Amino acid sequence: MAGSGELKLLGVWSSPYAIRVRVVLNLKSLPYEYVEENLGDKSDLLLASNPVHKSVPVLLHAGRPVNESQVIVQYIDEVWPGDAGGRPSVMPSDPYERAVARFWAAYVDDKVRPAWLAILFGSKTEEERAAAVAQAVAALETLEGAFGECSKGKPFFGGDGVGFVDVVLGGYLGWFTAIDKLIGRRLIDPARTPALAAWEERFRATDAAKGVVPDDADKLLEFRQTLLRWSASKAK
Ligand SMILES: N[C@@H](CCC(=O)N[C@@H](CS)C(=O)NCC(=O)O)C(=O)O
Repeated sequence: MAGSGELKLLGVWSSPYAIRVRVVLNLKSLPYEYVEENLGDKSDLLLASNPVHKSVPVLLHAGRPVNESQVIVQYIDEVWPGDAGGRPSVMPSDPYERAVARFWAAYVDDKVRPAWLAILFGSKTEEERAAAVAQAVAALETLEGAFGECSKGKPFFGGDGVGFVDVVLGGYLGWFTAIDKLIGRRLIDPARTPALAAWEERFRATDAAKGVVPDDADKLLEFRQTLLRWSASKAK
């Protein structure tokens, strides 16, 4: 079957994980149907396609579901690899560099995700939120070093073009803007992490990210209130 068959993506506009997949589909100029899910009332298709986690994103390729954003991104890159016609690769071609990219992508979800969740949804006091912000900042400082290692002086973690670590971290950028507004300072602070701050601008300016990475902090913060209401009503 390889690259034949229709693509349908179940996502949520603000989901860092769905955004990763949309950026890669755009990078590769792959046509797909986008279905916006309501996490307060999940569709039967979502529940049937991802019965284990019941989360977005889900990519349906010719009707077959692929789950988990990092897995989906790598699946897309394997089925539609880079080619001489200009379709870019997301994963590095060298096995060692591929391992390094996977390491840093895992680091993003191991360290940035819990801090992001704690800042926006988990912290009950200002102290708890400050501790979560400190965790996020520490992870971003480590990623500043990773950027040097992976980019080797080029514009992206992936080198000349957007690669795996770019899309994995780039998925969070919309929410980082919302967090900046919430805490009154920048998470990707140009004074502390200048390479990442410059990278953020470059990433957001790519055609693949434009219109997909949200930039409206107020809209995201409003959506955060909806998510908090849903989780409070589930907890009752
Ligand atoms: N590890 C998953 C995380 C996906 C995830 O957490 N998705 C959230 C939306 S951002 C979700 O669908 N949550 C389900 C829920 O809230 O019930 C991935 O990388 O795809």
